[in-house]
Amino acid sequence: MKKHILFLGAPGAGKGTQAELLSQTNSYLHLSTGELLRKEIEMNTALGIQVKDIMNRGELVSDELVLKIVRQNLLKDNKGWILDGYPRNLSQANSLNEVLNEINQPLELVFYLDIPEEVLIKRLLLRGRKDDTEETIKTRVEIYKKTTEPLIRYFKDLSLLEYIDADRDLKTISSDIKLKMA
Ligand code: B4P
Repeated sequence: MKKHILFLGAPGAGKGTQAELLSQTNSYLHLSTGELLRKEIEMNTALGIQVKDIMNRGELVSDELVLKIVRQNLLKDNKGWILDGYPRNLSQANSLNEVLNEINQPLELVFYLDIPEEVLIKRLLLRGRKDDTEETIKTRVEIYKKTTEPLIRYFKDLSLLEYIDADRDLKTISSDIKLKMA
């Protein structure tokens, strides 16, 4: 069973939803950079104040800040981990590789959740989080296409990528993911 997993996909593809289900089933650490940053905002920490406007505009928080959070969490005792929403660009992918070499926990599997753009826009507008407005979604999708999408090729070349059709109901997707975990 794979223990070091990553979820890749457009905003609203369902990374958070599926990563949460899988981490509960396997008692793995679920590391969502989006969720960790939102907690900082909620608690009004110095970091939260720094990232609030950036996130509300749908832009990416600096690589340095996100790396710090990811590193801290990966050092925690765990039975396995699932990274959700990290890395989001090539620089973050390289930093992650360095950290994973350092802690001797190589990445074993990358789930790429594939979804048509019109479906994700509908899902996000329906969810209605603070950064789920039409304008912000447009920015997030543009940034995704430009900076995150190249990671599909990057992980494919490393033979780590598993393709998941994310335009299906939750249960069907999670069964598919479980099958591919073995
Ligand atoms: P994230 O928190 O990562 O959010 P996301 O990409 O929008 O969502 P996700 O794909 O997880 O979708 P979800 O399961 O929630 O990022 C938010 C922001 O944080 C970024 O814009 C950025 O500013 C910052 N950030 C995060 N990581 C960063 C990094 N590494 N570097 C820099 N900045 C970073 O699903 C969406 C909706 O669809 C939900 O309502 C869900 O219920 C629904 N849904 C899910 N699966 C479904 C299905 N199969 N059918 C129907 N609905 C479904």
